[in-house]
Amino acid sequence: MALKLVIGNKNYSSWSMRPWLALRANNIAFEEIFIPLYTGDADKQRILDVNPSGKVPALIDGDVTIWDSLAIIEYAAERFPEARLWPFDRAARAHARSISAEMHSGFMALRNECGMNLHRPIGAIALSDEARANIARIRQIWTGCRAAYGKFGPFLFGAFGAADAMFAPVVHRFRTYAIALEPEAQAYMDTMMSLPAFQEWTRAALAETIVIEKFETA
Ligand SMILES: N[C@@H](CCC(=O)N[C@@H](CS)C(=O)NCC(=O)O)C(=O)O
Repeated sequence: MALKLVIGNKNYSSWSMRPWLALRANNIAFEEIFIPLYTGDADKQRILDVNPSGKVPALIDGDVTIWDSLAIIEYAAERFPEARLWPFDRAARAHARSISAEMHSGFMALRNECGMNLHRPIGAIALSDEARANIARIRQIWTGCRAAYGKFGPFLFGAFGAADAMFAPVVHRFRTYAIALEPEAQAYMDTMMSLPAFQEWTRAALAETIVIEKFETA
């Protein structure tokens, strides 16, 4: 039975993007179920019918439902070990899990001030000290990974993996909000933006016409 991935608007839903990319970049087949976000009670109920937390993404694998982006990626890594979503080396794997968890639970200022919105015209905005510190930390993570694992390939741990999927929406945020980066971090951005699955998500997001007003502030 085909996997089903329930996602929100590709233009805005950074949490949906992460597991979608982890699956698609590894050619793991799934059916996509799109539920528009913040339209009112009917669509919210459709999400609740799948996932009592009331959030997307959610993955349905037969009678198993997994919700929350990182839990879905962990499930995919177990279900499809050949995809090598986590690095083989234990220390590298621990590193990848640490930065993925850090992404999942942190960077609130960046998330709040630089919402993912692929339609937004590119341009810088004034950022808080907290958001600037978030950006500095992400640059440190990326350049640290590239220095340690660059010999294995162009992504954070060599080949595209779970940690890259977790950081992919940041690539859109940095691009849209014109964040200046050092060459190593910019090279990682370019690598991500040339990934076919990333481009597929981006094209679909740009084709969407639904506007969520509360995300159109910055
Ligand atoms: N920690 C969750 C966050 C999920 C989340 O906040 N999803 C948002 C969209 S990006 C959502 O479903 N919002 C709809 C709502 O709250 O009604 C994850 O990693 O999946």
